[in-house]
Amino acid sequence: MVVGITCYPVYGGSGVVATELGLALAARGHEVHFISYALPFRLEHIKENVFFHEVTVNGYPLFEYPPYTLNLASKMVDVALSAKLDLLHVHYAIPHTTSALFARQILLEKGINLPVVTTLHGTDITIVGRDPSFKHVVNHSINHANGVTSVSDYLRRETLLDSEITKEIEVIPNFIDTERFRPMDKRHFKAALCPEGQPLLIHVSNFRPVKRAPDVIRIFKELLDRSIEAKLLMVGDGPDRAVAERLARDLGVYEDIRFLGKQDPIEEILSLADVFIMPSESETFGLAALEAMACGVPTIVNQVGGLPELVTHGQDGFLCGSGTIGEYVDYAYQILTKPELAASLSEAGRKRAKDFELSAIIPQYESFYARTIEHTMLPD
Ligand code: GMT
Repeated sequence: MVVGITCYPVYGGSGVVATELGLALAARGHEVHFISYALPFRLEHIKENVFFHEVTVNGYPLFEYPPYTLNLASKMVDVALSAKLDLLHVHYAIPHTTSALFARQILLEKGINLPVVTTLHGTDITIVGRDPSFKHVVNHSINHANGVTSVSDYLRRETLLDSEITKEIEVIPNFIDTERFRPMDKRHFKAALCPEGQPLLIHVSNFRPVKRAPDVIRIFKELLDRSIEAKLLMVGDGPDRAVAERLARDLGVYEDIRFLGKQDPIEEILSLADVFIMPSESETFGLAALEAMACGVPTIVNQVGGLPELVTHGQDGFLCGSGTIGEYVDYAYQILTKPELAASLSEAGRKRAKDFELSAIIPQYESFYARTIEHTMLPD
């Protein structure tokens, strides 16, 4: 199959999933064309049968807001024609689906019926999709795509809460390569961060307010107050990084924290950690938690959104029902003071991650593509 993929190329879950999906499809013999305004951040090495098409946004004095959506649609048409795409798979509802539908319409006039598949990831429904200034466009785009998938059952249900959305949505969960994301021995690096063998907590996110990164600092501070001599790694970057750094200084714990910024390969950093913390206000799947579990890091996450579909409380991680700082502190304290609990969570977390093995999930996309293509070609 020749597949076009459009995603946000920046640090974030939907871009990671789209990029890893494209690379996995290419490894299985498909030809993959990424179409975006920049090289997706996990796509540093272009491989055989993987192509990147940059969307350039033309400025013009009249355009206070250059119309990226139109440049993208135009590029989608170009790529569909030159690469003979069989299908266009866009990640994140807007503006990608909207551009794809426009491209599909242009192509129809040229006698080409290009199926459009949309994958809903999260904030495209839970935040942006609910914004009245986008709602009609989001709903129309979802209803008119040829196929729609969501990354969790929670997100499917949330999307269908809007009675205007009538499209059938298939759940295809996020996936992981458990060969790449696995526990690794990084003792030398860990010794540099924790010279006295202190345990290490980790948080990985794009530091958007929805991730509640400052709460991680508060949790860490309370843990230190309970005489746990730990260190904390804050990985990623975004609007709340400065807020979290300031809070760490105000609470007097800055010296025990390393803010690493955006990092790749994340699997090597995760392997250093003893506890992973995700206090997000909303999380449709929680790919970062899955990555931590695959690396054998005991996870403590908020009991929201799709996270209960991933984590079973007390078995392969902890779900915080109350959402209070104290609850995270209690679970982290237990993990750090009971080695047998830490070992069993680590093992069970890794086992759970294997349920999302890439080799099991990618065929679900292939089958969805084949069904969508078949359905699109049927006469009305
Ligand atoms: O806001 C973000 O966290 C980024 C966002 C995205 O779409 O880039 O992530 C969402 O998609 C990820 C991949 O499917 C999911 O693992 C995340 O749970 C989801 N984020 C939220 O729902 C907040």
